Formats: sequence, structure tokens, C-alpha cells
Amino acid sequence: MEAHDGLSAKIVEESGFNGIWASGLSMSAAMGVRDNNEASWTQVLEVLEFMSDATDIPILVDGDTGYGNFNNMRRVVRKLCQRGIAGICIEDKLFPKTNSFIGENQPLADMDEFCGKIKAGKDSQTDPDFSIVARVEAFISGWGLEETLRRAHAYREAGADAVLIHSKIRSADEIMAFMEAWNNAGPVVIVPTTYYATPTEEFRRAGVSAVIWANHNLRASIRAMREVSRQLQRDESLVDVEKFVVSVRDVFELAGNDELAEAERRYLPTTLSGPRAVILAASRGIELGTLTENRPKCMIDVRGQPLLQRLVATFNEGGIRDIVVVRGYRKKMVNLPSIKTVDNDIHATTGEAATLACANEHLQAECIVSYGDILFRLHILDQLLAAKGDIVLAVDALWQERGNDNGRARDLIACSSPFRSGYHDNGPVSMVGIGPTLPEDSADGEWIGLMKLSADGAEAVRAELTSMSEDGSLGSASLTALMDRLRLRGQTIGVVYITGRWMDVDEVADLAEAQKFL
Ligand code: SPV
Ligand code: MG
Repeated sequence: MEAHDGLSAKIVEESGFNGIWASGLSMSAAMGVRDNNEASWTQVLEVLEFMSDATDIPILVDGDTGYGNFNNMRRVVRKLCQRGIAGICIEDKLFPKTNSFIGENQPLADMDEFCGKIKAGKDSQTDPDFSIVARVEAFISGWGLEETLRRAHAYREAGADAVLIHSKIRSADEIMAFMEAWNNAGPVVIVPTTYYATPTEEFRRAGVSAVIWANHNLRASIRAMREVSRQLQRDESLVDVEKFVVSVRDVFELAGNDELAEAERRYLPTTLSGPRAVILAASRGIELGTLTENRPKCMIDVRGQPLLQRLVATFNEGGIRDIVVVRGYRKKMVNLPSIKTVDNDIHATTGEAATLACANEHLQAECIVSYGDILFRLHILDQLLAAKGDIVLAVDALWQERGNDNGRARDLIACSSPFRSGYHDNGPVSMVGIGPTLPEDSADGEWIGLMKLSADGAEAVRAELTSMSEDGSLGSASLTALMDRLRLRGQTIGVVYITGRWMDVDEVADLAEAQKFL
């Protein structure tokens, strides 16, 4: 079956054919030139290389006249063997050739000269299985059966693995006459482009070894491309075009994109793709009353945009594009275009740790875990991303300055050393206690709901979530409980002190604060 580039070669292979005809007419036409050796043989070789790379079935190349004399033929054959091409067909005409369907009485090559070319080709092949098919153009040039037979026998004797007998009449009479007189003297290939009405079975019975459907992928694609181009030009709309074209997904599949994605996972350093953010946004936010009747807290409007969109924008500004949101309550409302989502469908009866566990497979490389109801200045994210350590929390040292008239729950945290304002860095600080039972007077700060995990940190978190699931504590656990378990296991939980410039939205009054914050 004909193919003329890597894509059409793949389609021939996927259709189940066991061989490809790299048609000179089709390759030329696909390059926008005529079938008159207008494309150089090395340009053809480049196309063949793509076809060979794209497929595993044998490719028989239409080598025209061999691109010159015996010497050119030798070099072509060596190059084809290097590229894993299975064989070449050369025709006994003169360079530059003309397509067999154009004009009459095309001059033929001298028979002995052509035999020398066949011999030179056979002597040059570096792959023992490489085949040379000698194409006899005597019928095409009006010479008749006798000359066709004379040449076919001579070419076979010169070493051709098969002969191709070409005919351009509308019946198979010339071919059938040849087959009878040839008497199985060697493999015969035919090209029934003009005499296509003859059933293939008749060719089989006559002893034909191979039939070439020589140009039908090219002609099919010309019609398809023409129709779609004309329709689009006319309609200026894709509405009636979509159903006639394959999906982009199909194109990716043909190109083998799955293999590339798999290889990227194997070979690319994960940090190259940048950190990911996992945002926990499964809860309703019942304290917000009717505001969260139809949407979760993260989708509440704050100055014209959902809270979550503000949060995503901050992550984007900080260079994080890969954002996974764990949804739960009224999950369909969480539909921003640039996010991936996973769902905690039992959010009503579970807590933050269970919500995080829903994103387990996304906790792979470096990532940020964030509550879905917070707003913070970009520099806080930058500080956290720059911090060393496998698990690092952003902790507000000025927590006492934050109003707490309504006695909201806070994630208070005790640290290895208190915040020191002033000229010097704080040095490495780690968490020594966290959670609701921590007395206020031993707290050094408030965790703002933002945490960085390295690849190792992410693995530790995944392992802890698994063990919590196994011992039955996952369902009701908070993230602070998860942190404390990790600490008790000996995991260092680092702390980056920040000084305000963040807020969370817990109740209606916070919305006014959020407006100001923005
Ligand atoms: C080709 O496909 O380029 C051929 C066959 O050589 S034909 O066009 O029939 O000559
Ligand atoms: Mg050709």
C-alpha cells in the first residue's frame, strides 16, 4: 500500500498491510513537485527515513531509474540499507524519468546498461535481505509482450529479486499474457492502477506475487484536504467540519505522544516542571451561612472573583501552574479553567487529612499544600519555596496582633526558637508542638495553612496518610494532627516565620477584610 511520509506510512501499517510502497509520484506530489526527479534523491531519502522510523513493516522504495547510472545506484542502495529500507524498485527508463501515465513511447534504457545497474545494486547491499525489483516499462512504451519478456528474463538473470511488469491499459490483458508466458520464472509485482476492475483473486491465480496499490492514500488525502479547505473557506466556521476530521487526540496517538509522556516521567528531572500546588477546598464553610448554600467557601466572590481564583492567581504569579484542587461540597461549582480537580465525595463526614489523602497521587515531587480559604502576599510563597527542608510550614509570628474577638480556632504552633525581628536571619527553626491543645502561652506563631513538601517530604506525608487510613484515624483528622504524628515519628517539620500579610476567610466579617486585603 502506498505511503508518502511518516504519517501515511503509520496509517498503512495500522491498517494491517505487510508492506509499504514508497511511491515516487506520491512523495513528489506531497512535496509539491512533479514526478520528474524534481526532488533530489537525498530529499527522497529524508522522507524515507521518516517513514522507516515511523514503522516496522518493510518499505519498497520507488527508486525511479536509480537516480543516475550504476554508480549512483550503488550509493543509493548503501544509503537505503543504512536506513532500514527493505528494497528498491528501479525502472528501465532514462533519467530524469517521466511518470508512466504521461505521454506515449517513452524511451527505454539500454537493456545491458540496466542489467549492470541491477548487478551494481545487488553487489552494494549491506543487508542480505535487501531486495531489488526490476521494473519493465516495455508495455508502457508500446513494445509489446516479446520485448517485455526479453527484458524480464535478462533482469532476473542479472540478479533482480523480482520483476515489476507495468501496464497502463484499462484491462489486465497485457499482465495476464505476460504471466502465462513467464511461466513462474520468478516473483512478479504488478500495479493495477488502470486495470483495477480485475479481481485480485485472478492475479493470485495467475501467479502474481505482489500487488501495489500505488497512489491511493495520496489521492484520498487530496480529496479530504480539498473538501475541508473549501468548506472552511466558504463557511468560515468549523461547525460542519468537525465531524469529518479526526480528533486532535487521534493525531497525538498516531504521533506516539503516550510514549513521550512515559519517557518524560522516566528521564526528566521532576523539578524542571516546577512545583505543584494542592489546594484543599472540600468544605462548605458553614459559618458563612446562606453565602455557602449553593457554593463552597472557596467559590465565594471577593471583589468580582471567586476566592479560589485569587489564590490560584497568586500561585501562578509565584510560578506555579500545576494546580490540583480537592473538591467536595457543591463540587461542580469549582470549575476554574486552569485547574485539575480530584474529589472528596465524603467531605461531609471527613476532615482535612482525608481531603488531602484524595490528592495522594499528586503528592509526588516538590509541592505546596494550601488551605482553600486563605489569601496571602506573594513574598510569603517565595519565602516558603526558597526554604530548605522536606516539610516546611509558613508560620505567622505576629499572630497575636490578628484580631480574634470571636474566638476562632487557630493552628497554633510551638517552635524550637521564637521569632527574632531585626537584622539577622532566624536560623533553622522547627516545629516542636502543634494543635488545639497547645496552650497559647507556649505558642510561637500561627500556621497560616501553607506548607511546602520536597519529594521526600511528600513521600513521608503519603506514608503517614496511609498509616492513618490503616489505623482508622484518617477520617476525622486535621492537618495539624497529621503534622504532629509526623513530628512524633522523628520527622523534622521546618518553620518559616512570616509577619502578617495574610488572612483566612472564616465568616462574613472576613469578607470585608478580604476586600481590603486585595
Ligand atoms: C509511483 O507510484 O510513483 C509509480 C507507479 O511509479 S506509477 O505512478 O503507476 O508509475
Ligand atoms: Mg514512480
